[in-house]
Amino acid sequence: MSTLIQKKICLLGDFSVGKTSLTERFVYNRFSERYISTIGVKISRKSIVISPEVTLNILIWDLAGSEEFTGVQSSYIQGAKGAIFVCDLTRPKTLESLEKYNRQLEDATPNIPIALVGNKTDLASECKIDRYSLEKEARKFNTIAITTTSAKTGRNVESIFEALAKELV
Ligand code: G3D
Ligand code: MG
Repeated sequence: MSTLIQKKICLLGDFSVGKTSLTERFVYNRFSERYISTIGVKISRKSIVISPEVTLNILIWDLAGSEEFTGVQSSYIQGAKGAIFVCDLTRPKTLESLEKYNRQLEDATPNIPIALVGNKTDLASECKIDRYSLEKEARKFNTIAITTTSAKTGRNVESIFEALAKELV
């Protein structure tokens, strides 16, 4: 008999780091050059076959545009079984911000697995965060995987979602 499991994960990170683009890339395999700021929360679903017996539906919660200013609502985090922390490799401040999201996560749902993502690797010449800084930051969280991605080219996007998904079953 096959089993279907459903789990919520949420993306956390400052405005414009690429949370929506990473979700779009993973779920629909597309990148939208035009940025449309949405209000509220978007929930996307993607099925991952873990084994012949187990399929995992991940419900990916993505935030609206103003999180940088208002902070994250606890209802956004509540019930999440995993989180993807996203920073923009061209903006070091977005890496520092992750501690703030981690505190909110720890208050709402402690000890869930976190995947740490440095996004926008395609902008190589503008990247200001190195691997060492990412790893140093990762040690402050319950990090299960660290990677650098490009939602634009698709580099490493699928593998990081899948690494987190495997932790959930
Ligand atoms: P957010 O959901 O975290 O707020 P978005 O971020 O996914 O809306 O992305 C913010 C901006 O960064 C968008 O550009 C988007 O196209 C761009 N972006 C996201 N990921 C990448 C990436 O991997 N590489 C590059 N080069 N750009 C990326 P605009 O200009 O529309 O604001
Ligand atoms: Mg967004």
